[in-house]
Parts: sequence; structure tokens; C-alpha cells
Amino acid sequence: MSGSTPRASKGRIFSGIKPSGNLHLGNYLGAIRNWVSMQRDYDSMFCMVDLHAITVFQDPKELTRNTREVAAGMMASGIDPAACILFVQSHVPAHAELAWVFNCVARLGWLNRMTQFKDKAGKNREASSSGLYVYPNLMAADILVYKATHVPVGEDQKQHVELARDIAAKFNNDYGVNLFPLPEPVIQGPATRVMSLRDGSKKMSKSEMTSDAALIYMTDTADDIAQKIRKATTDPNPLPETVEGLTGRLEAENLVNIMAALSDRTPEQVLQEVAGWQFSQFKSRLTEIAVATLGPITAEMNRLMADPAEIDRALKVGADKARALAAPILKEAYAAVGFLPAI
Ligand code: AQP
Repeated sequence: MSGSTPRASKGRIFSGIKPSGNLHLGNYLGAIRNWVSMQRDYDSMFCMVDLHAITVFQDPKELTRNTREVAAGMMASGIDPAACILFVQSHVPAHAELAWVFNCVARLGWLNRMTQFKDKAGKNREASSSGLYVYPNLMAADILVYKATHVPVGEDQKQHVELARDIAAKFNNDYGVNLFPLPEPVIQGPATRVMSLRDGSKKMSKSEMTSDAALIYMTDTADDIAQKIRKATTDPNPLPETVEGLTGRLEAENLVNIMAALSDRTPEQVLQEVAGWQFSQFKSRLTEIAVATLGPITAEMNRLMADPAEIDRALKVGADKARALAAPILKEAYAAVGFLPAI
């Protein structure tokens, strides 16, 4: 490992966020917060995956802005560019280069089983970009171009990490090498799947929400947060005493899980405090906790966004380190395939 990045003992993690919209509570609780806690235990690589973002059309100016905003969100949450490698995917061409090789390794039948493609393409499959279809092959390249061993993600990405394992195994087997490790998904914490505030059966998602009221953004003000929580869908019953009592009450379960994650407690511990409460009282408490946790992060994000040069400097350092790590691994992969070495 180059530069000042410390050597870690538990393996290498890679994970990313698409700069396809504003960061939301699902990204924070399901991904970023876990990364912060893991960043010093592993060799850690965190990436703004802009190549993935354009699998669905992005307004170019918005994409540039969102890429910096995701970086600011990560840094403001505690991702330390000196302790890990924080970078932009398109700054490291080896991702796209290895992805092409993986396009030729992965089988169509494997991609056909990917539920994210089915969800995102919906009924309009024929009009989807071909990039959206081969998205999981690029994600496998993101991980394996660094021989990452662990991939901390939310529930929704587990299937893609499993596909990356299949691709690694098939590459090793087809070419008779032991080049790529089989990466493992790391899915942890009480908020691996944060749901919409308006519909507890739908994942909180940057691009798929019909109303802003369904998401808490990391840039929301205290007033925005209070209003969105106040309007969140609930049911008429008071909060139960046990987690079993949340069964079938999707919205209540989601809000309890969010409170648990934000306050570093288990849902059981939260219910010990709030059992028997009406939602109005519960929502006031949840608002207090959400504002106390997110407020300082939002302030730091705003500070960083006002100084894009600071963000860009950190990302340049990250890209240099990432390119240096990826180059020899891509070279090994090309040699295994039998490409004539470039002179
Ligand atoms: N609702 C969620 N709950 C828990 N984790 C989540 N993640 C995303 N939404 C939730 C996790 O955040 C990381 C980055 O995700 P991403 O932005 O790369 O892609 P995504 O999962 O497709 O996120 P969105 O918001 O749904 O984006 P769009 O709408 O653009 O596709 C991942 O680790 C993910 O698990």
C-alpha cells in the first residue's frame, strides 16, 4: 500500500456510492456510517461510482455537483481521506478496463437473474441502457481490481457481491490462475434496509421516490427533518413492547429501526423507552435524535461544498493511490487472459 495509508490486518474493503442524486438517510445508515467504523480495521477504499451513475441518464452539471456532494457527505460523516483511499471511479480507468474482461466472463443467464436490473428497468426493459444491464460486471471489476476481500453494503447490493464472487471464481478457473479472491458481502447494523417514510414496503432510494417527503436527505435542515418525520406514514396503534409486536407494521418497524440506528441502540432497547407511546410523542423524540446526529454532519457538508478545491485535492490524492494499486492487478489479469504485453 502506498503513501501514508496505514496497513490494516483484516483485509481490504471496497465500497461505493452512486452520485445519482442527493445522499439520504439510507446511504448514511446503511453504508457510510458502517464504513466510518471499519475504515481503520481494513485497507479501505471508498468510491464515488460515477460510471455506475450514468447507467441511468444524469444531467452533466448535476453529476459533477453530486459527485462532490457525495465526497463531502462521506468526509463530513467521518471518512478520513488520510486513513483510507477516497476517490472517483472515472479517475481510475482500470475499473472500466477490467469490466470489459468481466463482460466476457459473466454469463447472460447470471445477469438475467439480477433483481436490481429488473426493478430499475421495470416494464421499460427495451429502453434501458446496456450499461444498466452489465452494471454488476462493472461492480465486480470495482471490487476485484483491488483484490478487495470484503464489501460492506446494504441488503440491496448482496446479490451483486455474490455475482462478483461467481465472476472471480470463473475467471480463476477459466484461466487456471488464483488471481482474484472471492469477496464477501458485509451486511451489518440495524439499518441495512431503510425504507421510505411514506411507504414501509419501498426502499428509501435517491431516484425512485415520487416525493421528497419520502426521504431524509443529508442536506436537510432541522425544519425539513421535523416536517418529514411529522408527515411520515404510521398506523393508529401505540408503539408495542416487543419487536414481535412490530410484525406487519412496516412503517412503525422502519421508524423504530431508524431511531435504533441513529442512537446506536438495538430496536429492543428503543422499544424499552417508547413502548406504549403514541406516534406523535415518538416522532418528536425521533426528530430530536435525527437532528442531533445529522445536524453537525450537514453543517460540515455545507462547509466543504463551499470549498470544492479542498474536496478535489482529497480526491486527487485518493485517485493517485487507487491507480497505483489497480495497475499491477489489471496487468496480471491481462497476462492471464493472454493479451500481448504492451511495450
Ligand atoms: N434504503 C437504504 N437502506 C440501506 N442502505 C442503503 N443503501 C442505499 N439505499 C439504502 C446503500 O448505500 C450504498 C450506496 O448505494 P448507491 O447509491 O450506490 O445505490 P443504491 O443502493 O441504488 O441507492 P439508491 O439511493 O437506491 O440510488 P438510486 O436510486 O440512484 O439507484 C450501498 O451500499 C447501498 O446498499
